[in-house]
Amino acid sequence: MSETNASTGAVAARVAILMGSDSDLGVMLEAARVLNQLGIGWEIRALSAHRTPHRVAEYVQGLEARGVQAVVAGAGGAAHLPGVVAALTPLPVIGVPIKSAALDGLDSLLSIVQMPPGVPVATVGIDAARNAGILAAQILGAGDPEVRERVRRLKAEMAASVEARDAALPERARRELEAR
Ligand code: RP5
Repeated sequence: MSETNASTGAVAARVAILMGSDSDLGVMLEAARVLNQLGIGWEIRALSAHRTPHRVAEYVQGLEARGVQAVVAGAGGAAHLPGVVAALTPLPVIGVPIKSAALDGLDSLLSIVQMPPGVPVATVGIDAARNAGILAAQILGAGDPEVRERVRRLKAEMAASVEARDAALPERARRELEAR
């Protein structure tokens, strides 16, 4: 199902997964996991809008030429990375607010979501990197019927899982009541 680069045989990255620090990796891996499920190639970097701003600019400005079509960017606290990336590229940017120790991620959420007019970042929930991966796939799917079909299948699987749990719920409720 995965898309390989014809010249190298490697999976071509269509989504860039960025984070402000490698301490964000545990959360951001969920974006990579769902992109794997959907057979979409990705690349991953830890670059900081504050600590390595020039590297961020250099990296982001090279994305289009390599065929990357969407960016998932996670950051915590004064979470400026997604906004800075959006300032530097016409590619769609999806921001993942990382739960912070001091303010539980509300600082990250507000830093990412409150972008100035003209520079949007599509912001998902706190630590919701899986949703960011799915949204990146949906953006790619708008122009790629094969990816769209894979997203459709993912949604059908989710629906089947919810329906199975619904069907099992009456029996589960009876058992849990008896156990109390
Ligand atoms: C942000 O500061 C990062 O995105 C991370 O969520 C947070 C803490 O970074 P480290 O101190 O772990 O490098 O820039």
